[in-house]
Amino acid sequence: DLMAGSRADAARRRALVPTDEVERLALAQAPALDAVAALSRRKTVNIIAEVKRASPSRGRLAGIPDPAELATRYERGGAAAISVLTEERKFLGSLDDLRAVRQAVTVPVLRKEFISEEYQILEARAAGADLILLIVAALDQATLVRLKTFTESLGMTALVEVHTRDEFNRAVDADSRVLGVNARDLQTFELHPQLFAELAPDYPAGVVRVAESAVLTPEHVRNYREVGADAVLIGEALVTGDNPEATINSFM
Ligand code: IGP
Repeated sequence: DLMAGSRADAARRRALVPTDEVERLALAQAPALDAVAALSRRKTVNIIAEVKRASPSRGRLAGIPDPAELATRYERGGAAAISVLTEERKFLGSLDDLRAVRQAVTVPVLRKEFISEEYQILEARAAGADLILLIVAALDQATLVRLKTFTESLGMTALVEVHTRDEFNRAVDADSRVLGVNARDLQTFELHPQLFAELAPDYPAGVVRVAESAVLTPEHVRNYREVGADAVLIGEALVTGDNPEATINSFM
């Protein structure tokens, strides 16, 4: 599965760059940007625009010759943050993509990866990430809390992602600050476009409400906004269109 693949890839990199070396690089970075502020800045909606080359459900989405150029266009279009898929096996991403994007934009950058251990979080910080993804379905509660605490100890923010009400309750119990509802079940690829609307009223005050996946039209964004989304995470619609600036603009 994806989690095991990401873990094996991290183990391979760790054989080359040991933990203490990555930690040194992580601690030498400029401080992480405030993602909570960035994702709640606009009172209408804040867009997290994703650099995504491929996905397990769709295969190859788009040739992205230059992730930095794409991210620059996202920022110019008004994106509040940039998500970069770094998973190598199915999404064809890399930490190099993340580093390139970090150097190209001034908004917060998210490492989109199947994270199960601290080493991956240190790598994210060393590459300049401000946010990391934690997928509740893939982590037991103690690990979720431990990894979130570790993330915050580095000054970063965790985007805690859920697919069900049970997972949502676990994310709230873990004191998540940025909580994303993914409309796409990562196991079955089934879409649940109503799930965000069902859970939105139960977000604790002050928690950033993120709706993720399968947002293809301005109407989809408007629907999420009307039921309380602070931010919407969009990949495919942006990477497959020919004018990312204009697309983001039409979504805001
Ligand atoms: C973007 P879309 O349908 O706009 O391309 O979706 C994003 O939500 C999706 O890439 C995603 C994802 C994830 C990918 C959400 N959660 C976890 C990998 C891992």
